[in-house]
Amino acid sequence: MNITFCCTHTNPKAWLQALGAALPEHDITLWDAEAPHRNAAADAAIVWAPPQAFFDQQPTLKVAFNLGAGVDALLEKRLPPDLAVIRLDDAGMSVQMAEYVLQAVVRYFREFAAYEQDMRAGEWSFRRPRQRQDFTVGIMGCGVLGQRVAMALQHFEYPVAGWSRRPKVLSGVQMYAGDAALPDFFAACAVVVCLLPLTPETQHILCARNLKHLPVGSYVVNAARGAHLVESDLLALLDGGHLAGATLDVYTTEPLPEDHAFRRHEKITCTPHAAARTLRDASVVQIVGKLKQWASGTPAHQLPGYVDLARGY
Ligand code: NDP
Ligand code: OXD
Repeated sequence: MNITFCCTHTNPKAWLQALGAALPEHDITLWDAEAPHRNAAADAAIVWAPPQAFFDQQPTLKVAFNLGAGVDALLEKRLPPDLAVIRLDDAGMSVQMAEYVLQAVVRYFREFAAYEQDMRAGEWSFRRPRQRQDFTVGIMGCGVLGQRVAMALQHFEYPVAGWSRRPKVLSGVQMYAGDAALPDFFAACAVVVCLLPLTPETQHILCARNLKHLPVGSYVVNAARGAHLVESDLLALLDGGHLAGATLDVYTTEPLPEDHAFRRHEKITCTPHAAARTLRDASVVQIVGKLKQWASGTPAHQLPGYVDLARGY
């Protein structure tokens, strides 16, 4: 089997070494953008945000393993007609996402930023403890990451709400489903956490019209994709006092421009798309396992992480 590797913003050397060691019976080559004639027709590909030229030169490609959980960068491309897309399914990301969300929620709930500020100002002050039962954390997108985050929040006894496309039951989570339920879901949240895939339905879902349903003084965490958020709406709601703070890992433009208003806003905490890093060892083990299953006859749509391209995730 010919396997090609085309991952932007990724140093290929260590990946190719690890993949080659795990799949010695297969040819794995780095896709060469400069010399298309050197790229053999591949059966399978390992990709992250490949250029359109990659797919144009691989019209018979059968399966693409996405080196990440989100497939939005693939969905905006013209893909070979029979291509199956398989995404990373956790591979060590969900526990990192749980850490990321939990640290943001705990900082807000316990008002640690205010304490730190008071200390820097030479003060020794106390705030009245907030009531945990009034601090519901709402998770938009209760899939692989969202469910792991819910579990971590429940461990610290936060009330948890969840919003998904289809109705579902998650133990101890107040679930909401579908667009019609979004206002009630937002109204119940002290913190809303976006862990949705980016699709035409979810683009700009964090806009003023929706965010205004959050109670005054609530917080937003976006660790999914920058295009979920209307950045100017967030700034207006923070500056107008409706929202108390935001923790952002993803942006409309990445890297976040040096002069972007988010970088120095006192109510915004920014990280550089680092909430849940793709871990090489865990990812190689997962992709190799699925490649072997596929090569031995398991249909792609039966592999965990199979992407329904029509649905967009
Ligand atoms: P999953 O596919 O496992 O979960 C997606 C969830 O979103 C499902 O619960 C699904 O609902 C819900 N959903 C999808 N569309 C809608 C909609 N229109 N309305 C309501 N709910 C919807 O994805 P993951 O949990 O693995 O990953 C989520 C996203 O996180 C990725 O797509 C990626 O963009 C982002 N990500 C960010 C990282 C970072 O470091 N910042 C790292 C990794 C991922 P249902 O259950 O009904 O199908
Ligand atoms: C992913 C990401 O989708 O890193 O895996 O954002």
